[in-house]
Amino acid sequence: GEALIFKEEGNNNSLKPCSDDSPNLIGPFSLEFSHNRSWNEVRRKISASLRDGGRHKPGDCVSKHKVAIIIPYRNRHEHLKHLLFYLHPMLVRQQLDYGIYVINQDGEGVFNRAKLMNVGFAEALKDYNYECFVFSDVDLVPMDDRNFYRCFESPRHLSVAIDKFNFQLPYNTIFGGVSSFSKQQFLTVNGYSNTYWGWGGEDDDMYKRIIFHGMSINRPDHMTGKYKMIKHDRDDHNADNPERLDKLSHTRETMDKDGINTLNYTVKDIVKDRMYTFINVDIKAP
Ligand code: BGN
Repeated sequence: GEALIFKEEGNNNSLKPCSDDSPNLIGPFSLEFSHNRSWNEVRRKISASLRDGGRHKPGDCVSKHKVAIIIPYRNRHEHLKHLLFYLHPMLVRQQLDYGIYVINQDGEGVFNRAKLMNVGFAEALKDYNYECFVFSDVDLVPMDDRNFYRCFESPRHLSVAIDKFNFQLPYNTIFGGVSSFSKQQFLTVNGYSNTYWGWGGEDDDMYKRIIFHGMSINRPDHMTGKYKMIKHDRDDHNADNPERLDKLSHTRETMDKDGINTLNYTVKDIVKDRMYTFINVDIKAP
């Protein structure tokens, strides 16, 4: 009613900063990816707390974290539904000032996850003064809300314990899945490479960029960093990139001339749904 609206839209100056650890966290929660879950159910359960474009900020304190969640995407409607069903309530509990951006690769060209993430960074900044960027695969759903979707002293790898990999890191330097960067951290490494077409290696390239720029990565522990991957077959037009091993041996020479500073793309349309901002983009696949 009236009072609630006043609280939500009220003058921020009268609100105190949110505490470092939100009082609303519940810790681990269970997940279920049933086919019976309808978009209507998802909308009904989570839309009320959101503003258009999948935005939210706490009503009773000023969030310390302005976070854009960037999801590279193509043809994964079912996965997006399950992810949003769990992710939105978790981000609300974490008291973030956030927005969710689904970056859709237009057309049927070879998929390029890394370039889509760069586009998400650039487009989210046009929308709001975000200070932090969380890049997330559409099929990775966190299982514990103490896994904070925010930024840290160095780039963070969040998806450390995925069920598909027996809740362990498949190798120590893996940086794929879900990660976070402050705006400055991302600019320091010149973002992701734009030139990894097809599956694999773009995350390893990013790991190298981070190390070569004198930073290291940090991670949550294996209890809070648990994820369930939504099962699926390999997508069309995303075969293993045969060039990835060779490209990875040249990251040091190429990283400062292939990334955010050379990004070019054409936005075809932007749709602000209640649960996300959908950006359809032509990334000029070869
Ligand atoms: C690795 C991929 C990563 C991927 C992980 C987990 C490569 C580079 C050549 C070794 N790296 O093998 O991109 O995130 O598996 O699936 O293919």
